[in-house]
Amino acid sequence: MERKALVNRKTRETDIKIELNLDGSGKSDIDTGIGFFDHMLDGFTRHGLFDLTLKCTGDLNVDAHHTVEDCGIVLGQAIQKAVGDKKGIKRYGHFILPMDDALILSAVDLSGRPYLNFDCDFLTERCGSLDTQLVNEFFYAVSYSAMMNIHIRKMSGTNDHHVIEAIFKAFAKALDMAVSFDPRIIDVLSTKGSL
Ligand SMILES: [Mn+2]
Repeated sequence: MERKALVNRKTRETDIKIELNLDGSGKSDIDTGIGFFDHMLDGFTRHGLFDLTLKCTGDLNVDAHHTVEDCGIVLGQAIQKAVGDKKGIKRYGHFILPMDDALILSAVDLSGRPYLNFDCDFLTERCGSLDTQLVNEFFYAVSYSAMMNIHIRKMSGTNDHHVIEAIFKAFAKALDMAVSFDPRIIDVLSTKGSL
């Protein structure tokens, strides 16, 4: 059973194509027009050991907001589609990821219910051409379009490049755990019988 998804989404603000393989090897081909955001999605792919192709043409003449938010929506849709009926997977995942000064906790639940608790502060307004405010927007979009619960907490960190990179990698590691199989789980890990 392949856990792959292909999603296209076109609006007046963005045109996005995503191919995601949850059982990849960390290969990425990413172009959003925002160098720092590409670097983050590359880290997400590599450390989650997914394969991800993401092409986005967005209205960067306005600002980065629509591009980042819409990439979150489409990545969330791809996660939701690729994970399928969630039979046999661990469902929960967590990781505490250090990167130099930064220490980030991420815990996720593929619960079928969207929720985001994003508790991270930044010291600068942007990294490259990515507004630091948009990191929250991205994960909010992922949480509701993947119908998943995401907690991300900054435990320490002063360099925003490290902090944001650690956020994307911690989320990737937590998601990798949540989508991984446990042979003891025969059906769906829920007392309700579905997720
Ligand atoms: Mn970096």
